[in-house]
Amino acid sequence: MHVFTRRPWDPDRQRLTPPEVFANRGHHRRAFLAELASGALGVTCGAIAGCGRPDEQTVRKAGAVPGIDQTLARFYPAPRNPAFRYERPETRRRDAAEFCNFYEFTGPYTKAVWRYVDRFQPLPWQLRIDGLCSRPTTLDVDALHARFRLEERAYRHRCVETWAMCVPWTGFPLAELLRRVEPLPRARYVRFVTASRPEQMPYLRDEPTLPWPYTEGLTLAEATNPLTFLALGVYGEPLLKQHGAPVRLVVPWKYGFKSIKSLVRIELTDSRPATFWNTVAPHEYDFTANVDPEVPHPRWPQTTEWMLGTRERYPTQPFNGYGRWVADLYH
Ligand SMILES: Nc1nc2c(c(=O)[nH]1)N[C@H]1C(S)=C(S)[C@@H](COP(=O)(O)O)O[C@H]1N2
Ligand SMILES: [Mo]
Repeated sequence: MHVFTRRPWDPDRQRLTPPEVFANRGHHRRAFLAELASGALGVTCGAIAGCGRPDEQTVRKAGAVPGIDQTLARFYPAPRNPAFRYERPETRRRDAAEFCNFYEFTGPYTKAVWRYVDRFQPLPWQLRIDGLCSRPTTLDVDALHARFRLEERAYRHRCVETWAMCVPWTGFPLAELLRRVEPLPRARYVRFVTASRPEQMPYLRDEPTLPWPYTEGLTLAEATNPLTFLALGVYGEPLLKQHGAPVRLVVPWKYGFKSIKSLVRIELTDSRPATFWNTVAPHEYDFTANVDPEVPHPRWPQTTEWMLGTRERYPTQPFNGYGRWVADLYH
Protein backbone atom coordinates (compact mmCIF):
# COMPACT_ATOMS: atom_id res chain seq x y z
CA MET A 1 0.00 0.00 0.00
CA HIS A 2 1.24 3.45 -0.86
CA VAL A 3 1.80 5.92 1.94
CA PHE A 4 0.98 8.86 -0.30
CA THR A 5 -2.47 9.05 -1.90
CA ARG A 6 -1.40 12.01 -4.05
CA ARG A 7 2.29 11.89 -4.60
CA PRO A 8 4.00 15.27 -4.77
CA TRP A 9 5.40 14.42 -8.21
CA ASP A 10 2.10 13.28 -9.75
CA PRO A 11 0.90 15.49 -12.63
CA ASP A 12 -2.21 16.70 -10.81
CA ARG A 13 0.00 18.18 -8.12
CA GLN A 14 2.25 20.03 -10.54
CA ARG A 15 2.61 23.74 -9.95
CA LEU A 16 5.58 24.39 -12.19
CA THR A 17 6.13 28.12 -12.48
CA PRO A 18 4.82 29.10 -15.92
CA PRO A 19 7.80 30.07 -18.04
CA GLU A 20 6.26 33.44 -18.91
CA VAL A 21 6.51 34.27 -15.23
CA PHE A 22 9.93 32.78 -14.73
CA ALA A 23 11.59 33.71 -17.98
CA ASN A 24 9.16 36.28 -19.38
CA ARG A 25 9.50 35.10 -22.95
CA GLY A 26 6.57 34.21 -25.16
CA HIS A 27 8.13 31.28 -27.00
CA HIS A 28 8.82 29.54 -23.66
CA ARG A 29 5.11 29.58 -22.92
CA ARG A 30 4.22 27.95 -26.22
CA ALA A 31 6.89 25.32 -25.77
CA PHE A 32 5.75 24.68 -22.23
CA LEU A 33 2.14 24.17 -23.32
CA ALA A 34 3.36 21.86 -26.06
CA GLU A 35 5.29 19.82 -23.52
CA LEU A 36 2.24 19.64 -21.29
CA ALA A 37 0.05 18.55 -24.17
CA SER A 38 2.41 15.98 -25.67
CA GLY A 39 3.72 14.57 -22.42
CA ALA A 40 1.31 15.00 -19.54
CA LEU A 41 -1.96 14.90 -21.45
CA GLY A 42 -1.03 12.37 -24.12
CA VAL A 43 -1.90 14.46 -27.19
CA THR A 44 0.32 13.89 -30.22
CA CYS A 45 2.97 16.53 -30.67
CA GLY A 46 2.34 17.06 -34.39
CA ALA A 47 -1.03 18.69 -33.71
CA ILE A 48 0.42 21.50 -31.60
CA ALA A 49 1.87 24.71 -32.98
CA GLY A 50 5.39 25.49 -31.79
CA CYS A 51 6.06 21.88 -30.89
CA GLY A 52 8.99 21.24 -33.25
CA ARG A 53 12.05 19.71 -31.63
CA PRO A 54 14.92 22.06 -30.80
CA ASP A 55 18.16 21.58 -32.73
CA GLU A 56 21.49 20.73 -31.15
CA GLN A 57 22.76 24.32 -31.11
CA THR A 58 19.64 25.52 -29.29
CA VAL A 59 19.82 23.01 -26.43
CA ARG A 60 23.59 23.43 -26.11
CA LYS A 61 23.41 27.20 -26.07
CA ALA A 62 20.66 27.14 -23.45
CA GLY A 63 22.71 24.89 -21.17
CA ALA A 64 26.29 26.13 -21.67
CA VAL A 65 27.92 27.58 -18.56
CA PRO A 66 28.92 31.18 -19.38
CA GLY A 67 32.68 31.60 -19.40
CA ILE A 68 33.55 27.95 -18.80
CA ASP A 69 34.85 27.04 -22.28
CA GLN A 70 37.60 29.61 -22.39
CA THR A 71 39.13 28.67 -19.05
CA LEU A 72 38.86 24.90 -19.44
CA ALA A 73 39.39 24.38 -23.18
CA ARG A 74 42.82 22.82 -22.66
CA PHE A 75 41.35 19.87 -20.73
CA TYR A 76 39.01 18.76 -23.54
CA PRO A 77 38.71 16.30 -25.06
CA ALA A 78 40.33 13.97 -22.51
CA PRO A 79 41.77 10.61 -23.67
CA ARG A 80 39.18 7.84 -23.99
CA ASN A 81 39.60 4.90 -21.61
CA PRO A 82 39.33 1.85 -23.91
CA ALA A 83 38.14 -0.43 -21.07
CA PHE A 84 34.56 0.82 -21.42
CA ARG A 85 32.22 0.22 -24.36
CA TYR A 86 28.52 0.91 -24.80
CA GLU A 87 27.84 -2.24 -26.81
CA ARG A 88 25.05 -0.31 -28.55
CA PRO A 89 24.91 3.02 -30.47
CA GLU A 90 25.94 6.24 -28.72
CA THR A 91 23.06 8.58 -27.85
CA ARG A 92 23.15 11.78 -29.89
CA ARG A 93 24.28 14.84 -27.93
CA ARG A 94 21.09 16.70 -28.76
CA ASP A 95 18.87 13.86 -27.53
CA ALA A 96 20.70 13.66 -24.19
CA ALA A 97 20.70 17.45 -23.72
CA GLU A 98 17.00 17.80 -24.54
CA PHE A 99 15.63 15.01 -22.35
CA CYS A 100 16.98 15.28 -18.81
CA ASN A 101 15.93 14.61 -15.25
CA PHE A 102 16.79 17.49 -12.92
CA TYR A 103 13.98 17.97 -10.41
CA GLU A 104 15.35 21.24 -9.06
CA PHE A 105 14.39 22.89 -12.36
CA THR A 106 11.22 21.24 -13.68
CA GLY A 107 10.18 18.39 -11.41
CA PRO A 108 8.93 15.53 -13.64
CA TYR A 109 9.03 17.50 -16.93
CA THR A 110 12.06 15.84 -18.47
CA LYS A 111 11.79 17.59 -21.83
CA ALA A 112 11.67 21.09 -20.35
CA VAL A 113 14.81 21.13 -18.18
CA TRP A 114 16.98 22.84 -20.78
CA ARG A 115 14.44 25.69 -21.02
CA TYR A 116 14.59 26.40 -17.29
CA VAL A 117 18.32 26.46 -16.57
CA ASP A 118 18.94 30.00 -17.80
CA ARG A 119 19.16 31.55 -14.32
CA PHE A 120 21.49 28.87 -12.99
CA GLN A 121 25.01 30.33 -12.59
CA PRO A 122 27.42 27.51 -11.77
CA LEU A 123 30.53 29.70 -11.65
CA PRO A 124 32.19 30.27 -9.26
CA TRP A 125 31.66 26.84 -7.67
CA GLN A 126 33.08 25.14 -4.61
CA LEU A 127 32.91 21.42 -3.84
CA ARG A 128 33.50 20.65 -0.17
CA ILE A 129 34.75 17.18 0.85
CA ASP A 130 34.59 16.66 4.60
CA GLY A 131 33.17 14.53 7.44
CA LEU A 132 35.09 11.50 8.72
CA CYS A 133 38.44 12.12 7.03
CA SER A 134 41.87 13.44 8.02
CA ARG A 135 42.23 15.99 5.22
CA PRO A 136 38.97 17.76 4.41
CA THR A 137 39.27 20.05 1.43
CA THR A 138 37.42 22.44 -0.87
CA LEU A 139 37.98 22.36 -4.62
CA ASP A 140 36.86 24.84 -7.27
CA VAL A 141 36.22 23.93 -10.91
CA ASP A 142 39.78 24.73 -12.00
CA ALA A 143 41.26 22.52 -9.26
CA LEU A 144 38.88 19.67 -10.13
CA HIS A 145 40.21 19.77 -13.69
CA ALA A 146 43.87 20.45 -12.96
CA ARG A 147 44.59 18.17 -10.01
CA PHE A 148 43.25 14.89 -11.40
CA ARG A 149 44.05 12.83 -14.46
CA LEU A 150 40.98 13.26 -16.64
CA GLU A 151 39.72 10.53 -18.94
CA GLU A 152 36.67 9.88 -21.07
CA ARG A 153 34.43 6.88 -20.35
CA ALA A 154 31.67 5.49 -22.57
CA TYR A 155 28.97 4.50 -20.05
CA ARG A 156 25.42 3.22 -20.29
CA HIS A 157 22.93 5.11 -18.08
CA ARG A 158 19.63 3.55 -16.97
CA CYS A 159 16.91 5.71 -15.39
CA VAL A 160 14.52 3.96 -12.99
CA GLU A 161 11.70 5.22 -15.25
CA THR A 162 13.02 2.88 -18.02
CA TRP A 163 14.74 5.33 -20.39
CA ALA A 164 18.43 4.79 -21.07
CA MET A 165 21.30 6.52 -22.86
CA CYS A 166 24.92 5.92 -23.85
CA VAL A 167 27.12 8.96 -23.29
CA PRO A 168 30.85 9.71 -22.97
CA TRP A 169 31.60 11.34 -19.60
CA THR A 170 34.84 13.24 -18.89
CA GLY A 171 36.15 13.06 -15.35
CA PHE A 172 38.01 10.81 -12.92
CA PRO A 173 37.23 8.00 -10.47
CA LEU A 174 35.73 9.27 -7.22
CA ALA A 175 38.18 6.92 -5.43
CA GLU A 176 41.02 9.29 -6.42
CA LEU A 177 39.41 12.16 -4.57
CA LEU A 178 38.42 10.07 -1.53
CA ARG A 179 41.92 8.66 -1.21
CA ARG A 180 43.33 12.18 -0.96
CA VAL A 181 41.09 13.24 1.92
CA GLU A 182 42.13 10.11 3.88
CA PRO A 183 38.91 8.58 5.21
CA LEU A 184 39.02 7.63 8.90
CA PRO A 185 38.61 3.91 9.75
CA ARG A 186 35.07 4.48 11.03
CA ALA A 187 33.89 6.06 7.76
CA ARG A 188 31.36 3.62 6.20
CA TYR A 189 29.21 5.75 3.85
CA VAL A 190 29.51 8.73 1.56
CA ARG A 191 26.79 11.38 1.43
CA PHE A 192 26.39 13.66 -1.62
CA VAL A 193 24.58 17.02 -1.67
CA THR A 194 23.36 19.13 -4.62
CA ALA A 195 23.34 22.93 -4.62
CA SER A 196 20.10 24.46 -3.35
CA ARG A 197 19.42 27.85 -4.97
CA PRO A 198 15.69 28.71 -5.02
CA GLU A 199 16.33 31.91 -6.96
CA GLN A 200 18.04 29.92 -9.74
CA MET A 201 16.13 26.61 -9.55
CA PRO A 202 12.38 27.14 -10.08
CA TYR A 203 11.09 23.82 -8.76
CA LEU A 204 12.55 24.48 -5.30
CA ARG A 205 9.93 27.20 -5.02
CA ASP A 206 7.18 25.27 -6.80
CA GLU A 207 7.47 22.29 -4.44
CA PRO A 208 9.07 23.65 -1.24
CA THR A 209 7.85 20.66 0.81
CA LEU A 210 10.11 18.16 -1.02
CA PRO A 211 13.22 17.36 1.07
CA TRP A 212 15.68 19.72 -0.65
CA PRO A 213 18.57 19.83 -1.12
CA TYR A 214 18.69 16.71 -3.34
CA THR A 215 20.95 14.22 -1.58
CA GLU A 216 22.31 10.77 -2.38
CA GLY A 217 24.51 8.18 -0.72
CA LEU A 218 26.74 5.18 -1.34
CA THR A 219 28.62 2.79 0.89
CA LEU A 220 32.32 3.65 1.03
CA ALA A 221 33.03 0.40 -0.86
CA GLU A 222 30.64 1.45 -3.67
CA ALA A 223 32.05 4.97 -3.73
CA THR A 224 35.60 3.67 -4.16
CA ASN A 225 34.71 1.07 -6.80
CA PRO A 226 36.70 1.94 -9.93
CA LEU A 227 33.46 2.46 -11.93
CA THR A 228 32.20 5.29 -9.69
CA PHE A 229 33.03 8.43 -11.60
CA LEU A 230 33.05 12.15 -10.88
CA ALA A 231 32.09 13.81 -14.17
CA LEU A 232 33.08 17.34 -15.20
CA GLY A 233 32.21 16.99 -18.86
CA VAL A 234 30.20 15.06 -21.42
CA TYR A 235 30.64 14.64 -25.21
CA GLY A 236 34.12 16.14 -24.95
CA GLU A 237 32.99 19.46 -23.42
CA PRO A 238 32.32 20.80 -19.93
CA LEU A 239 28.93 19.63 -18.60
CA LEU A 240 25.87 21.56 -19.71
CA LYS A 241 23.74 22.92 -16.87
CA GLN A 242 20.98 20.38 -17.52
CA HIS A 243 23.48 17.52 -17.10
CA GLY A 244 24.60 18.77 -13.67
CA ALA A 245 27.29 21.38 -14.31
CA PRO A 246 29.92 21.84 -13.12
CA VAL A 247 30.41 18.48 -11.36
CA ARG A 248 28.21 15.40 -10.93
CA LEU A 249 28.42 11.78 -9.90
CA VAL A 250 28.02 8.88 -12.34
CA VAL A 251 27.24 5.41 -10.92
CA PRO A 252 26.48 3.33 -14.02
CA TRP A 253 25.34 0.07 -12.37
CA LYS A 254 22.64 1.84 -10.32
CA TYR A 255 19.41 3.55 -11.36
CA GLY A 256 20.02 7.09 -12.60
CA PHE A 257 18.73 8.88 -9.51
CA LYS A 258 21.92 7.83 -7.68
CA SER A 259 23.99 9.87 -10.21
CA ILE A 260 23.50 13.15 -8.36
CA LYS A 261 24.11 16.43 -10.19
CA SER A 262 25.66 19.83 -9.41
CA LEU A 263 27.47 18.61 -6.30
CA VAL A 264 28.46 21.03 -3.55
CA ARG A 265 29.36 18.58 -0.82
CA ILE A 266 30.74 15.05 -0.37
CA GLU A 267 30.64 13.95 3.26
CA LEU A 268 32.10 10.79 4.83
CA THR A 269 29.80 9.37 7.50
CA ASP A 270 29.58 6.38 9.85
CA SER A 271 25.87 5.73 9.31
CA ARG A 272 23.67 5.43 6.23
CA PRO A 273 22.63 8.91 5.12
CA ALA A 274 19.05 9.87 4.29
CA THR A 275 18.62 10.36 0.53
CA PHE A 276 16.11 12.39 -1.50
CA TRP A 277 14.05 9.74 -3.31
CA ASN A 278 14.32 7.19 -0.54
CA THR A 279 12.86 9.82 1.82
CA VAL A 280 10.08 10.87 -0.57
CA ALA A 281 8.99 7.31 -1.53
CA PRO A 282 10.88 4.57 0.34
CA HIS A 283 8.74 1.77 -1.16
CA GLU A 284 9.60 2.86 -4.69
CA TYR A 285 13.25 3.89 -4.39
CA ASP A 286 15.58 1.93 -2.13
CA PHE A 287 18.96 3.14 -0.98
CA THR A 288 20.98 0.61 -2.95
CA ALA A 289 19.03 0.93 -6.23
CA ASN A 290 21.12 -1.49 -8.31
CA VAL A 291 19.67 -2.00 -11.79
CA ASP A 292 17.79 -5.32 -11.68
CA PRO A 293 15.37 -6.57 -14.37
CA GLU A 294 13.77 -9.00 -11.92
CA VAL A 295 12.63 -6.46 -9.37
CA PRO A 296 9.74 -4.42 -10.80
CA HIS A 297 9.08 -0.88 -9.70
CA PRO A 298 5.68 -0.88 -7.89
CA ARG A 299 4.14 0.89 -10.90
CA TRP A 300 5.98 -0.61 -13.90
CA PRO A 301 8.18 -3.59 -14.91
CA GLN A 302 11.96 -3.16 -15.21
CA THR A 303 12.52 -5.92 -17.78
CA THR A 304 13.26 -3.63 -20.75
CA GLU A 305 14.56 -0.11 -21.36
CA TRP A 306 14.29 2.37 -24.25
CA MET A 307 17.04 4.57 -25.66
CA LEU A 308 16.72 8.37 -25.80
CA GLY A 309 16.33 9.58 -29.37
CA THR A 310 15.86 6.26 -31.15
CA ARG A 311 13.40 4.62 -28.72
CA GLU A 312 15.17 1.35 -29.49
CA ARG A 313 14.39 -1.24 -26.80
CA TYR A 314 16.90 -3.49 -25.05
CA PRO A 315 16.49 -6.04 -22.29
CA THR A 316 17.51 -4.61 -18.93
CA GLN A 317 20.73 -6.21 -17.68
CA PRO A 318 21.53 -6.98 -14.02
CA PHE A 319 23.76 -4.19 -12.70
CA ASN A 320 23.11 -2.47 -16.06
CA GLY A 321 25.64 -4.87 -17.57
CA TYR A 322 28.42 -3.93 -15.13
CA GLY A 323 28.19 -7.06 -12.94
CA ARG A 324 31.77 -8.07 -13.67
CA TRP A 325 32.96 -4.88 -12.00
CA VAL A 326 30.69 -4.76 -9.00
CA ALA A 327 29.39 -8.24 -8.11
CA ASP A 328 31.99 -8.61 -5.33
CA LEU A 329 30.36 -5.65 -3.54
CA TYR A 330 27.16 -7.60 -2.95
CA HIS A 331 28.12 -11.05 -1.67
N1 LIG B 1 20.43 16.96 -8.07
C1 LIG B 1 19.81 16.08 -8.88
N2 LIG B 1 20.52 15.08 -9.44
C2 LIG B 1 19.91 14.19 -10.26
C3 LIG B 1 18.51 14.27 -10.50
C4 LIG B 1 17.80 15.34 -9.91
O1 LIG B 1 16.59 15.48 -10.09
N3 LIG B 1 18.48 16.22 -9.12
N4 LIG B 1 17.91 13.33 -11.32
C5 LIG B 1 18.58 12.01 -11.37
C6 LIG B 1 17.97 11.10 -12.34
S1 LIG B 1 16.51 10.39 -11.88
C7 LIG B 1 18.60 10.74 -13.49
S2 LIG B 1 17.95 9.54 -14.51
C8 LIG B 1 19.84 11.41 -13.92
C9 LIG B 1 19.63 12.01 -15.31
O2 LIG B 1 20.82 12.57 -15.81
P1 LIG B 1 20.75 13.43 -17.17
O3 LIG B 1 19.57 14.34 -17.04
O4 LIG B 1 22.03 14.16 -17.28
O5 LIG B 1 20.53 12.47 -18.27
O6 LIG B 1 20.23 12.45 -13.04
C10 LIG B 1 20.06 12.16 -11.67
N5 LIG B 1 20.66 13.20 -10.84
MO1 LIG C 1 16.04 8.85 -13.40
